[in-house]
This record gives sequence, structure tokens and C-alpha cells, in this order.
Amino acid sequence: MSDQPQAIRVERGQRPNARGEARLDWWREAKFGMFIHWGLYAIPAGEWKGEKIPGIGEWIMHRARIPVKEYEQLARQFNPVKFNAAEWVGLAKRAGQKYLVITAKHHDGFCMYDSKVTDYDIVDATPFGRDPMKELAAECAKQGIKLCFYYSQTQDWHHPDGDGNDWDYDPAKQDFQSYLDNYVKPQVRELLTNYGPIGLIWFDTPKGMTEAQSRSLLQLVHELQPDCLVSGRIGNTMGDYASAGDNAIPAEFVREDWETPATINDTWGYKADDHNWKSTKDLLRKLVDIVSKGGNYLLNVGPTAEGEIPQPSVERLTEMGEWLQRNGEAIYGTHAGPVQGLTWCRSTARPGKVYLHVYDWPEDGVLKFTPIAHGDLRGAYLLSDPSRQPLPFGLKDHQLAIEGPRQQPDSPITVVVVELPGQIDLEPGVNA
Ligand code: JFZ
Repeated sequence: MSDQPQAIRVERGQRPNARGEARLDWWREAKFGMFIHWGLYAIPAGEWKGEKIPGIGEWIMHRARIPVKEYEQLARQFNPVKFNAAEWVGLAKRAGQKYLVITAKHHDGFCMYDSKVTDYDIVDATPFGRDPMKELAAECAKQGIKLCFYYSQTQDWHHPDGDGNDWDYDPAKQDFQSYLDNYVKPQVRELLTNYGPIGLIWFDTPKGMTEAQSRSLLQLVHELQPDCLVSGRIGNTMGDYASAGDNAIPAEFVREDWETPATINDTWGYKADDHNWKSTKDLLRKLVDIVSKGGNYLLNVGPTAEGEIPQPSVERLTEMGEWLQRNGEAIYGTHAGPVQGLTWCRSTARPGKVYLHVYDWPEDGVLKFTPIAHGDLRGAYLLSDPSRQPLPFGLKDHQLAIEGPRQQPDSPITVVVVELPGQIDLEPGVNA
């Protein structure tokens, strides 16, 4: 996993017709979502029988080859008494996140909702006995956040016919079709029936799923909730949008709908000794970088076994929300801007406006841009300035020069709004 922008490309052609579909509108406007990886793996939190297990926390069962019978015992201890749906959803809201994707079932197979298909779920198998998805659904509806489910449809290390567990089960005896028809589909039906409208299902690691299998799963989702979106990781290019690799940001603007799933530290599921927290500045730059290239940022938190979101995550998300309070207009509902390929600045745009997100404020306060050379600009101002005091600007040698204050006006990123005549809408490459 690398944090550096990479020269990777998001898989293209996921659904060529998708751009015109209104059901994607909310997701395209949202830009920023909260990912939550929460499950039994939060109990060992990266350590098994006194040994630190390397890698991402939610993979501990696989990494340590923990027998099903042993891992199952964790359920008896799972009692997240500090879980508070209002607080979690409130944090997403405060952070400026518009959707929340939570692990209903991860690869370990433990269901974090009340399933009738198995007893291996949070209501039947733990002392906690509550259904956190029900509580989150109610809070999301109340606070205006789209609830979405992560569901591991291929890997299931607990189920003999699921994929991935070769230490308890003989892969030669695996009947994946039966697992899909008799386990996955009934569970997807539960998730799309019992929790109200679901924004999207985040399927993952399709591995060997055939085209027919991906399609039948997609059809089930559409039959139950036609507006529910499906992540690219349903496999066989059938998703509504593409997933970048984890923590990967494409080097350039991508026209297709895409999303970067990302961690705040180096793990998805809680790990007690992962303190490698990215700074708020780094996280905000990643958000802006992604949105300037046409994508969404799905930023993860890994709550503890007690049900608390780690404080360093709370602090960073709160600070991101403060910046978005001032600068949200330059993020939500925008598209990739015309200024691309600069190190010190990113851009987003909407009809009539270009937003310049300045990372490194120039010493003399003068911002020079080549790519915007669009006739008579109407004006320029700082988005963080409530009085919208006009900034002097001019066209010099086909370069737009905007004269800002010498002192960097906002931190860690300053947004300069450039107003265009009429409703001119500048996109990447259009006027370069
Ligand atoms: C998957 C999971 O295995 C992991 O536990 C976590 O849930 C993450 C969000 O998704 O891991 C992946 C899947 C795809 C890529 C990388 C990690 N990828 O395409 O680069």
C-alpha cells in the first residue's frame, strides 16, 4: 500500500452508460464518504497469542491461519458497550462526509447485523445482542447521511464454500455457486430489505467470480432496490463506478466515475499498535487531489472492540470538516477543473466558476496560471473571505495573474474562486 500518488489508471469502461444515469447524482455530488471496518478482528487488534501479526488488522484470521473454531470464540467476548450510532453518524456529518459504508460482513464471515441465514452474527452470537446496522440506519436517516453496506461476497473464511480459507477447508470441495445462491444472495436480500434505502453496496475482491455470477448478484440488487449503486468490485466490470487501488490516487484526471478507498493510518480494521496517522493537511490534500481528478474519497475509520472510533481519527475528521465548512462549495457538486498537472495547485469547477485550491502559497501572493485564458474573467475572491473582497487580476502574456495577500489566507489549503462570464463550464483540457 502506497500513499503516494501513482501513475495508475482506474479501470476504464466499467459502465459506459452510467454517466447519464440520475441515480448516480447523489454519489457524484457527495465526493467524501466514511468507510468503517468493524468486526471481531477489533478484539485481537493485530495480536494473536502474544504475537504481533503483520499486515492489515481485519486480515488477522487469514494471516495467522486461525482455525474457524478458535476465531468463532471471539464472538462471545464482543460487547461494544460504547457503540453509539448517533456519535458515529454525527462525526461523519461534522467531517463533511455524505455517505457511510460499513462492513456488514467482511472476509472473516462474521455478520455485523441480525441475519436469519446464520447464527454467526452480532445479535445471535455476542453478549451485545444489538443490531448496530439498525441503529445506524435510524441515525443516518435522521442526520441525512446515505447508509451503505460493505459486503464480502467472495471471500468468506468461516463458510466452507466461501473463498479463501485453505487451512480449515479443502478448496477442492468448495461449492462457490451454492455459497452464492444459498448464502450470499439471501443475505444481500436481508441487507436490502431490513434497513431502508441503501445508497450502495460495496462488494469487494471478486477474485474468480464468473460473469454470470456477477450479473446475477447485480440483478438481485436492482430487483430489490433499483437505485442502490454497486461498487466496481462486484467484478467483471459491472459496477456503477470504478475503484482505484486501496490508497491509490491516479496521476491524472479520469473521466469515468471512480473512488479511492483509503486509510487514515495503515490499517482498515482496528490495530492497537498502528499509530502511523496521516496529518490533516495530508488528508485534505488527498481529498482535493482526488476531487480535482474527478473522483470520490472514501476515508476509513477502524472502531475498537468497545465501539469507539480512535481519537486520532476523530480529531483529523473534525479538522477536515472545519476546512470544508469554509471551502465546501469548492468540493461538493463540482467536477474536475481545467487547471491540471501543477504541483502547487489543484482545480475544481462548476458552471460559471473555477476553484483554485492552492497548496503552496507564493511568497509575493501572486498566483499565475497558464491554463485559464478565458476572455474576460468576471472576478476573483478568496472562498474563506466572507466579504468576498475582489482580488485584482489580469491577463499577462496569456497567463492569468491573480493578486492575493502575501500571507497565506487559509490553511492548509487556500481556495481562490475565479468567476467566469455567464455559465461557462471549464473542464480538463477544454481551454488549455
Ligand atoms: C480489500 C480487503 O481485502 C481489505 O481487507 C479491505 O476491506 C479493503 C478496502 O479491500 O483489499 C483490497 C482490495 C483491492 C485492492 C487492494 C486491497 N486493489 O485493487 O488494489
